Amino acid sequence: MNNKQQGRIIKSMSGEYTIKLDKEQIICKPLGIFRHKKITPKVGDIVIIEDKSIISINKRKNELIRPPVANIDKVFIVTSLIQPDLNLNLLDKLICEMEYLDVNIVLIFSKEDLIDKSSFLDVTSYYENLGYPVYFTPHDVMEIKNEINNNICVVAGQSGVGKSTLINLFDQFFLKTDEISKSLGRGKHTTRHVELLPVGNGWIADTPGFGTLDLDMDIVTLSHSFREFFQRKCKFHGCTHINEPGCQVKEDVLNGKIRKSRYDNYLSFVQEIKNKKPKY
Ligand SMILES: Nc1nc2c(ncn2[C@@H]2O[C@H](COP(=O)(O)OP(=O)(O)OP(=O)(O)O)[C@@H](O)[C@H]2O)c(=O)[nH]1
Ligand SMILES: [Mg+2]
Ligand SMILES: [Zn+2]
Repeated sequence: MNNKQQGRIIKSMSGEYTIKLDKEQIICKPLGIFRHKKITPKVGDIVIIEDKSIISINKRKNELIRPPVANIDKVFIVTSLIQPDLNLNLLDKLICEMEYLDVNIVLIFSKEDLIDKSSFLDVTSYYENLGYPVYFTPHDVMEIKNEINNNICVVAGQSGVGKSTLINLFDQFFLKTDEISKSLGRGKHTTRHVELLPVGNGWIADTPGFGTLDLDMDIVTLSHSFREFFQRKCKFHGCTHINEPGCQVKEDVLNGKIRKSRYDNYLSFVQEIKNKKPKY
């Protein structure tokens, strides 16, 4: 076979890439030139191959560093109501990162079978009112599966929230899941490599959970990734909603139109970003 073909990388393992072509899958290695240029192909990349070599990578519409996945259409952010406890700080952080990457966001609140979800409805409906589709597991598995459509999707969220468990419910993928550590109330990392798994006409990648996440953006960009802040008209153009007079966001936090946890998380992210910036 000597002709060029275009396909998508659906799996990477030890420097070898599985490419999905129209009718077949083929394992390829990248040309040495990529290593010299320090370019690493990623799962999700559209590539041109020739003679079992990746010879070019199409421009990415977006990419995640960790896990390394490119061209993501949709992310399922999984947050557990319990075990581990609801972590709105990490949820808001993940939302910011995904808004920044311009990925469609779907929110999944897991383990509703372990706790009465009625006490969480004020939180979950707040996010729904921001325009994010909200689902609960295990109840809404079929609806979540339908959200995949023909998209390239990833699941993201803290370790132990049930990401692999959810994907296993879509189909028999036999992804490894783990008992969460009861003493710590958080999970162990059980998901290691990255692969796009076929679900209907789309694809989904499981990802390893994490406890922390670095926000790599400036403060104005951060403020824009809070949808309800972006919609407000503050007195100053480019208001960062911290100390500026005539700030509509601060006023709406005080009168309860904006959820206080959202604003508090925003302030904590602002602080993280400021702490990271080198001082000259
Ligand atoms: N009761 C209940 N248990 C769940 C649910 N989802 C997951 N679990 C359990 O939670 C534990 C962790 O689930 P995993 O699917 O391994 O979690 P994960 O998010 O993939 O974790 P990492 O791979 O470490 O990031 C397992 O014991 C699952 O059986 C759920 O909806 N209800
Ligand atoms: Mg997992
Ligand atoms: Zn403001």
